This record gives sequence, structure tokens and C-alpha cells, in this order.
Amino acid sequence: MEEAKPVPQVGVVVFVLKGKSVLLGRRLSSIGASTFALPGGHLEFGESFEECGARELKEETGLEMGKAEYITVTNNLFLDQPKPAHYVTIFLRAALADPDQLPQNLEPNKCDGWEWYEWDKDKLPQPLFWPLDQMVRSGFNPFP
Ligand code: 8DG
Ligand code: MG
Ligand code: MG
Repeated sequence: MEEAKPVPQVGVVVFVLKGKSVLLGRRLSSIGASTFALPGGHLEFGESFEECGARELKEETGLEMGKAEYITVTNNLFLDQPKPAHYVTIFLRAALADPDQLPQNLEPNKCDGWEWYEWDKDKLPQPLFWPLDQMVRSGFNPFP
């Protein structure tokens, strides 16, 4: 049987803000393996961006998302991958429902672990997942 023609997918990712820091984890998934990225995943049928962000954050870190808002969208081509991909990625920023809650690594096959990193281009971990790296290089700041 012929393989289905690839189509763009929608990713929703969350800048979880705590003080001056954001939550990042080193990816183990094939796209962007070993680079630091935000929690997030695929928008499911019928979900709002906020519902998706909250669900992915909970599934991946156990954290309860607090108040969230849309900040930007990017068009990301991963055409040089063994399985080429195209993501329209929605970025949210959110606070934690409980600022004292600690992140857990609930999907250890997909992520090396979650840590808070100060949003300062010289203090962020390297290498960043390239969509995030591009945003940092362009001077993007997720804080309101
Ligand atoms: P799921 O099965 O839980 O829905 O998916 P996932 O395994 O959690 O998906 P993901 O790769 O973490 O996220 C989906 C896509 O979103 C990812 O392949 C590419 C895009 N994406 C970006 N930037 C970022 C980012 O900073 N973090 C994450 N997690 N995904 C990102 O363009
Ligand atoms: Mg996920
Ligand atoms: Mg994910």
C-alpha cells in the first residue's frame, strides 16, 4: 500500500514561568534528540490550545498548569529527518497552579528530566531545540 502523504501537524508547547526561570528538559525523542525543549506535544482533535498545553504538561511533568495565555506561533520544518516532519507550533506561557509543586520526569523514554533555567541567553542550557534556539537568537522573551 502507498504511504499516506505527510501533512503538517500542530504542536502546543508551554513556557512554564517561575520567577525568572522556565522549565526545560533534554529530549530523547527522535526529532531534536539531546536538545533542551519545552514541555508540550500534539494537539488532539477537539482540544483548545490551553487544554492541550495543560494535558501535555501534566502527562510529561505531573505539574498542574495555572493561568495560561497564547504568545506566538512558529512554522517548523524538520525535512532532513529520517521521517520528515512539519509542525505548526503554538507557544503558550503559563504559571503553575501551585508554585511549590516540583516537576517529575513522567515520560523517561522521551525526556532526560525537567529543570528550571533562568531566561538569560548565557544561562540557558545548550544545545536548545532549534525552534527554541531561533527564538532566543531573535531576542524573543516569553515573560510578560
Ligand atoms: P504526544 O504523543 O505526547 O502528543 O507528543 P510528544 O511526544 O509529547 O510531542 P513532542 O515531540 O514533544 O511535541 C510535538 C512537536 O512540537 C515536536 O515534535 C516539534 C514541536 N515543537 C517545537 N518546539 C517544541 C518544544 O520546545 N518542545 C516540544 N515538546 N515540542 C516542540 O516546534
Ligand atoms: Mg507528550
Ligand atoms: Mg512532548
